[in-house]
Amino acid sequence: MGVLSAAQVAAFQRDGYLHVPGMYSAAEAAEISGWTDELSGAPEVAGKDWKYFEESAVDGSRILCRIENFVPHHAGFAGLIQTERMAQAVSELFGEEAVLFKDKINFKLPGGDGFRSHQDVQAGWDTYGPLHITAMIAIDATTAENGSLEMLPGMHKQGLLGQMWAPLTDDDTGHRDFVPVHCRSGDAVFFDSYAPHKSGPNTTGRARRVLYITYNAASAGDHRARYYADKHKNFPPDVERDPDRNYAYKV
Ligand SMILES: O=C(O)CCC(=O)C(=O)O
Repeated sequence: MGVLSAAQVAAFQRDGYLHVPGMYSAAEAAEISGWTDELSGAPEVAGKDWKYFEESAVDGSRILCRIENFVPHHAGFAGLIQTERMAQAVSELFGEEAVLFKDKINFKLPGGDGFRSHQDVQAGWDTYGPLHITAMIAIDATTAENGSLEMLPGMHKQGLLGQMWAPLTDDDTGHRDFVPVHCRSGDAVFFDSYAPHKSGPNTTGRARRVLYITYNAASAGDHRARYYADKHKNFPPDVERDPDRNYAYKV
């Protein structure tokens, strides 16, 4: 028995993404939320989880937008990602064993910004294998007001649509309308690294936290250590930055 049905795998192949309502129970989602609070509440120190900040659209204050690379330091997330049904579902989508590539939580706190239209491959992921699949788990419910993911079904089949390291334009995406994927807490959305997506800002008074776990197929190799070493050179966590350098791109 698979985690996903044949119809779900076929829908993923057709659309480039798959929404799985209730992938995690309310109790499991509450546990993930507690682990997320542990990460966000921990002090910002060099050499630990990578914390990134943005400027709030509400009052200009410095607010947490993302934590990355926490799996090595957190037993709960390590278990969730490597040993439980998530890795198995992604393996079913790849058609072979999946290997962890990257882990992050986007916080989108009140006043947090949205994400312009892009394909994840545009952030140079093709250096680390031909295809990646990300499992998004909604820690909090996502809505039009707090910035749900929005997808373009089927366009993952068209390869790279725009330029590397630059948002997609309307011409790149054929002026098509994005489809919002609103989630309850515990829902999962799987999408591949060529699936165009975007999201709006959080205009509510509550956080919209989502977990992104990205894998590649085992046959493509294990690139996680090299990816994070390269990323550390080009886009280190805020606490480890050179104040005289400009770090422009945020994906
Ligand atoms: O969390 C979101 O709203 C979208 C995030 C996203 O597209 C990204 O991090 O590449």
